[in-house]
Amino acid sequence: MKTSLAETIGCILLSMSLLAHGTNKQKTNTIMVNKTPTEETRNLYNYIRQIPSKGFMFGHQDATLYGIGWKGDEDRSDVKSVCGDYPAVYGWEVGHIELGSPESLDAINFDQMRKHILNAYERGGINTISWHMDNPLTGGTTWDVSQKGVVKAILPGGARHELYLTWLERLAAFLTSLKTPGGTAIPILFRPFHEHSGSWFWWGSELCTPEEYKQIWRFTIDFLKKKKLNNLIYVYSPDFSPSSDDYLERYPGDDYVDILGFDFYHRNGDTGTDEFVRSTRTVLDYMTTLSETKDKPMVISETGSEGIPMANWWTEVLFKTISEYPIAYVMVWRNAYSIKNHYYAPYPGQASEADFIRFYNEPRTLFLKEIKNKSK
Ligand code: BMA
Repeated sequence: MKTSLAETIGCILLSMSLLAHGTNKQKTNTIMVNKTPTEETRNLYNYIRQIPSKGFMFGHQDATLYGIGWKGDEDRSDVKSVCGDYPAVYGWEVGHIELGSPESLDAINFDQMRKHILNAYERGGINTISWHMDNPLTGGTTWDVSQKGVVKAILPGGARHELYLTWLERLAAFLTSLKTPGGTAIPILFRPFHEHSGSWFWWGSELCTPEEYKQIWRFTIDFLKKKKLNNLIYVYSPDFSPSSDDYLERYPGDDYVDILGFDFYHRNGDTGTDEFVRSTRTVLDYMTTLSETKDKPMVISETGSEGIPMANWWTEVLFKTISEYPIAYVMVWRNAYSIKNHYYAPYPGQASEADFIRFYNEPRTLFLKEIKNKSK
């Protein structure tokens, strides 16, 4: 538990942040993409909008599914093993749901994933889902960028449109199945077609026009709305974009986005830290303005330093870079159980363990115990 001194400092910082960002008004009743969200979904969205007045939530991809040296242990999480608390935000990845496969591209059984999503919700956490879907034109992976025109091919009239519809049906069936035993739809922050300002996925900037990107985003969201998926909150998340014009080049419109996101990683190496700090601040500066003018919350939807080689990365790099900005959450990527050095959260014995506990003890970082059940 954090100290009352910490809470006092938190209150002071909160007032400073409210003054600095001019957000000391109640944020409720904003228009969402889905005009008929479930009560829990609207409550969650309103709750997320209030978060920056307290600090920012911490998230971890696949937090409870596996970690370093383990997979499938009940109620385990590397983050919890280090600081005694679960993350507030949980990322999940549904690539290969489109194929009707029982397992994701990361070899996670979808029934298992559904269980973890329910557990996270019942624990009081927040779920977000990304979709590294295969390439519907070539049959290759999500990273197959050998051919342009894949987005065009899945739009209405395109050669792979029918195939894309079957993929969307499968995705929608999975999302529809995310319910509590009592039948309540679990609110999900859905984050499709991410990092499109880069060109490493088939929907990347060099592989489709801005108009095609906007069209496929809108088509996908309209499809999910027609399926009465009233539990979805939509997150837009380009990778680094040098200016707000770049950030908005492929923005599908205020009616199609609930949360402004941003994915960006600290590339390790000599210049990595400076570049990470500078670039992250560049983006967060203009996102702060965008978030205010559009009245939509902002988040760092993915980040991390692979293998966390800097022992003080959490407090000296991440916290110092982002803590002054009104972000609702920051999420680090997965602790892969089967890829060497592919981890972004500490585990017991990892070099940054002690620093992560300091990060946890910062009043502005919010983990599960501090947000528990507030959104329900
Ligand atoms: C990437 C890596 C891959 C993984 C993909 C989807 O960044 O972690 O190993 O397959 O995300 O989770």
